[in-house]
Amino acid sequence: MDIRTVVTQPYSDQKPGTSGLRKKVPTFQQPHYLENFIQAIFNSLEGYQGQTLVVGGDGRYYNRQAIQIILKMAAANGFGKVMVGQGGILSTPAASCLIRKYRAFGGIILSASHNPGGPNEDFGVKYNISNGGPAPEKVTEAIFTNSKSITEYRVLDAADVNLDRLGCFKLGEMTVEVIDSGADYLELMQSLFDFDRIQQLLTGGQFRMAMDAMHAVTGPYARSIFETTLGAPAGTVMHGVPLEDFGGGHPDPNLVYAHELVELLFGEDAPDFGAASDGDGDRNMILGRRFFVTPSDSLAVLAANAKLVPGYRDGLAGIARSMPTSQAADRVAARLGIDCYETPTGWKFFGNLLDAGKATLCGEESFGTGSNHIREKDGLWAVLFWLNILAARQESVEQIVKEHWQQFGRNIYSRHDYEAVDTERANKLMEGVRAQLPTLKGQKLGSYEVAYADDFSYTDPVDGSISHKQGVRIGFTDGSRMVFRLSGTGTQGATLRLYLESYEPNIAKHGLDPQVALAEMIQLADQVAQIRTLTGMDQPTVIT
Ligand code: VG1
Ligand code: CO
Repeated sequence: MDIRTVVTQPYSDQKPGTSGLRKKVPTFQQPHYLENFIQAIFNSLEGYQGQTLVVGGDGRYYNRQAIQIILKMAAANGFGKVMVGQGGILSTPAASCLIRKYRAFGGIILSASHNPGGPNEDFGVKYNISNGGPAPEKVTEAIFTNSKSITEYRVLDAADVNLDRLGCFKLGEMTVEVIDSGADYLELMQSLFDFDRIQQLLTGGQFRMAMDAMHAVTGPYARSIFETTLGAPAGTVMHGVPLEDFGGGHPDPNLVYAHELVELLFGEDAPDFGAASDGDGDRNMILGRRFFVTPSDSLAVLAANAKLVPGYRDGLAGIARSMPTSQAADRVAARLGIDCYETPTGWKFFGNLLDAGKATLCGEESFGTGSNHIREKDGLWAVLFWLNILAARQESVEQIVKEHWQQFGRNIYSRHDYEAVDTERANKLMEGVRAQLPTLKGQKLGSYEVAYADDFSYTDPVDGSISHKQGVRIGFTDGSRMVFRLSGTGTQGATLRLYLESYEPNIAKHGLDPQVALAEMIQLADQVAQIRTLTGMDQPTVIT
């Protein structure tokens, strides 16, 4: 066997963010850059000799090259087997499913999720642990520490593996198994949802759906599930062919970037149901005919209706949501008499709660929803969950959400993103808000009174680990709040996220446009944080 030890120099910028290491492709293409990071991952792990690793990505530019490098490094470092998706393709939820099902040691997922792809766009690498979920902070910190002192890496000199042919191949002493990217995932979905009932809905002639895969990884999964298995007409899945640059778009399922789907659902003769997914298939957007479901509401509605779905018929152990996600789910949890957990942003914080059986459903305002079936958020799972509810209730999306608001009240919600802000200015803005925290409590801001103002810290109830500085919150006496944080997934300058929420029990006001209902809070946020002055921007770049 031809194992080479290559001498290398550390890079100082390989700190994983909210979801893995994300950089521009040219950064990853620097000599030894990817290799250093992969070796840093392996160096931070123990006991993987002879074990299985799952590898795959969302098909973006540099996916195939990166996989060849990772396979040769895994072989040189002593893994027994790598399971890789055909063509190098695995959605993030499918990878999580495989790690769990085949009891792999872990997995490497190549994706920058909703960020654009292409030779000058983004690439990313994420390590998942044996529960199938994103590595917790203590692991990502160990990887970063290793990356700063790395002096060599190990790689096998061998020809590339044919990633397009299913079957087992030898790479040195290691086995590479190229597997069907979707079969195990489909089987898992069939075990959770009432496929017969959903099929009746989709083929009964009364109901039409459109699914926008945004030229990203979900395309082949969605076609196989909705068109081949459930019998929806061909063409139900739009933009279903994964492209290395996602057709030049942002594969981000929101009202701004999934505009073709939005135009369809808000147009003449619109379908009854629309959904979109992101680059790596873990996010979802849900639309009814001329109706948008906020991700926070979606989580609450899924929780309230979970008993209609076979996989959740026995009830929920608990619900978990990220801190900036609206408190709509908390109301459902209270009604169900179960716990609701509030975690920092990022799916890695849900892993312990799911493993310990404390939570069954989890969600984030950023179009992420999931459950204990895997340890990642899962776009198609959410779409199937909605379809199962629609099939069981025989009502429209709009009716279901409005009835939900009638029962629970409406948590009016919006997120304003200011992208590509100068990093220094963004930090100054955050420091400026932090400096006011000790004196805000009890103060009147416009028609609101501050009930609390803090920088969110989270103590994991399972392992006691503490995460500080997870977002600045200003809460008001009427339950409204605003949250400020900087993104940990961007690759250009800083992105400020402002999250706004108010609670409206009055049914007569449920039809209000959130931007109108939240107008005073939006103005107060600017007053507190000097957003326009410090960012130099008059308006957010994206409103969701
Ligand atoms: C964003 C979202 C967060 C999500 C993360 C990864 O992080 O806000 O909720 O978990 O992306 O999602 P940030 O730090 O930019 O706010 V994905 O679909 O990129 O894996
Ligand atoms: Co994603």
